[in-house]
Amino acid sequence: MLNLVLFGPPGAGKGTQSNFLIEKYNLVHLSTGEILRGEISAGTALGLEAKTLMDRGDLVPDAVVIRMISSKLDNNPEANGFIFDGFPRTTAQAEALDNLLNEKGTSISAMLSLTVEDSELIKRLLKRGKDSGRADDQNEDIIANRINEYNNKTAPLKDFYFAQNKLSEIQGVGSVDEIFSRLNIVIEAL
Ligand code: B4P
Repeated sequence: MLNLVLFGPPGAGKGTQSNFLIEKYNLVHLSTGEILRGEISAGTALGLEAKTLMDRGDLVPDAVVIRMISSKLDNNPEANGFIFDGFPRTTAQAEALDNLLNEKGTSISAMLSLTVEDSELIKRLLKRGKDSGRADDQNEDIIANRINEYNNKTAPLKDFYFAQNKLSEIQGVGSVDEIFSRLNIVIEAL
């Protein structure tokens, strides 16, 4: 199986690149951000809990997202592999993911980490906020909080995957096609 963690700060291009990668490699796309927004639109209890946190730019509790990913893995027993987009975001999530995949006799193939400087992230997210109306993309303080959450809780996961010899860093600035080519070079070398 090809199991990829697509990694990077908010606005790095994870969701954008996932859409191309799932098509090319026939993978199942698991975006915790998308799943959570689906719960919010459906008005579920989980969605209501998540909305307050997401609107502030805080992370949703580990137990909630781990449960979501576990059930999505169970629901896709025939998958060729998965793209984990926006998950894991904490060490507890990364450890849980290793255990869940291990139970299924598989593991993460690589972490592809997109590198983009903060000023570019803020520009991209504010633009998406105007186009999409997403509450967490509308305000610079909320975006700064998301970047802060990333730096404090999520960025350390690079060390976690580096220690497993699975980290590849990819320059995330350029055209969407250029970045897709850079990702393909790394994936094809796996
Ligand atoms: P996510 O939905 O994961 O949001 P994101 O990180 O902002 O999106 P992404 O990084 O995929 O966006 P993209 O770069 O593609 O999470 C939202 C919230 O959900 C979190 O803050 C948290 O509260 C919660 N959450 C999600 N997962 C969680 C977890 N595991 N644990 C706890 N909480 C969790 O796109 C950004 C913009 O850039 C787009 O408009 C795009 O068009 C543009 N763009 C992309 N590539 C570009 C390029 N090359 N050049 C110019 N613009 C580009």
